[in-house]
Amino acid sequence: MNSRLSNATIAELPGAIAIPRYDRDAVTPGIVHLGVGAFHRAHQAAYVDACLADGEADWGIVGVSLRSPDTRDALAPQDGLYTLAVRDSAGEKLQVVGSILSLLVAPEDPGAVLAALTDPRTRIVTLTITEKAYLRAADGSLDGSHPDIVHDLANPGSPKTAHGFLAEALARRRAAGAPPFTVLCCDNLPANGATLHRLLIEFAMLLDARGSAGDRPLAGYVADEVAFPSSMVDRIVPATTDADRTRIAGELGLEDAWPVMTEPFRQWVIEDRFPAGRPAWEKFGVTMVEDVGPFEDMKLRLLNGAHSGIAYLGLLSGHATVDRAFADPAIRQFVDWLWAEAIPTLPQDAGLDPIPYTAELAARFSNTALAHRTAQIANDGSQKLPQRIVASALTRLEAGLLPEHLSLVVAAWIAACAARGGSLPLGHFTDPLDAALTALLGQELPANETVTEVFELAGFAKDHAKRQTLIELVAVHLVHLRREGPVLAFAALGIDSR
Ligand code: CS2
Repeated sequence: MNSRLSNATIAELPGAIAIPRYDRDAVTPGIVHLGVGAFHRAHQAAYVDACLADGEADWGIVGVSLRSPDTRDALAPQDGLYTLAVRDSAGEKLQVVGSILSLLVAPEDPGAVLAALTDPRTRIVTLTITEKAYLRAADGSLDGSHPDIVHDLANPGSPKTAHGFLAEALARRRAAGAPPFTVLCCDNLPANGATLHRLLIEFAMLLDARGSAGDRPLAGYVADEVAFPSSMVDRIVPATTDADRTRIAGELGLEDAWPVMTEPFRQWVIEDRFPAGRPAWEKFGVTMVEDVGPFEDMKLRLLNGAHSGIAYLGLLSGHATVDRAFADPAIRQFVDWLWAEAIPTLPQDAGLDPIPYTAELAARFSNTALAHRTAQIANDGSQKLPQRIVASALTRLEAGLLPEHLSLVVAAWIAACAARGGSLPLGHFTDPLDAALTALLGQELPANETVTEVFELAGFAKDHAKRQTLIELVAVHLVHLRREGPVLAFAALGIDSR
């Protein structure tokens, strides 16, 4: 059995593997990252690694898991080191990343997380906690009745949620006379910084209402003094498999308990509002802008929207990975038409050209070396579809245009949820609404009623004038999917998949 990747063994690695070319012992923490999963390690941590190698030694990362100890258990014995494997048809390039200095598990020691957040050296808090962890109610506001929010309001000193940690840390920094950190949301939410800012203000208002803040409301402080730049992050990161672990160990000659797989492409566009300073990310390909909105819309609606379509229609057509689904001529045709529907909903004056963008997406989706599982993308559809699909569908309806392909993605999500335990394995993918969804779908109501109930549960198109029209379009697709699967739904769109 090989020994383990760590500071002590890194010098043994073969020369072809890139390693941190800086003194890790001299690096100090400047960023706390909430949600230290594979995506963060393929994206933000790699950009920060480049800054550290460029001499910016005060931007090391403290990685926090809000739930599971798995990442810490894998990486702590490795001094935070891990391998990033960049894969495409040309092969695999390996790089060991050194920017994560330490790892914390919030449920084990919330006090340690608060200590990291209140450390005056911490000037930025980044987040990749996934859409559902923002705990939004169906109308988009903070779900004040969520048990974890209720817990955090009652126990501000030992929070569970990102909101609880951020609010308590900001309150303590203010009380200590220390400046606030900048909060940089890196999740696939629309206007992600502004959205988190609004949710945190709502959380702080609930705290203030409990009287804990005296006459200096925290909500006003969060609203006026804390910066929440929005950002668009992009890199495809399939879940690591045991085969990946074995292959990477063979390449390294050392065990790495959790290497991260990714593609060559990466993009990060950030609004440049960092009152407490930031690394010189722009030196390493990050685009610093005033308004990230157009980039975000393009990515959410074209990349992520297509991803969800490929995932649900791929699952219903028996494809386990994105590249295989995308190589299916019917799905490929469908995605082209989906893009043609979504593109006119994007801001037209932003100077971004969706045509080369979608061409590049097609090449990325065809990367056979990634084996990106459709089931991975299928998770959490209720949280993802509003910004990826429903928003563009409603924009089209407002303009008097039909969203026939967009609405098929919503129907395919419902059909794929219903197929679990039948043609798809039970628990093949999950959703925070699973309990309610499973009960509803088990009733096998007529398509129109099913779609209406699902829209109600998930809050899709809430209070929107075109809601009913969209429900009817989705329902027609669901009838086809129920009767004969994607073949009939495609045929109704003029796509021959027989
Ligand atoms: C995917 C994203 O799992 C999903 O929902 O659509 O994780 C996607 O791979 C990333 O946003 C790419 O940047």
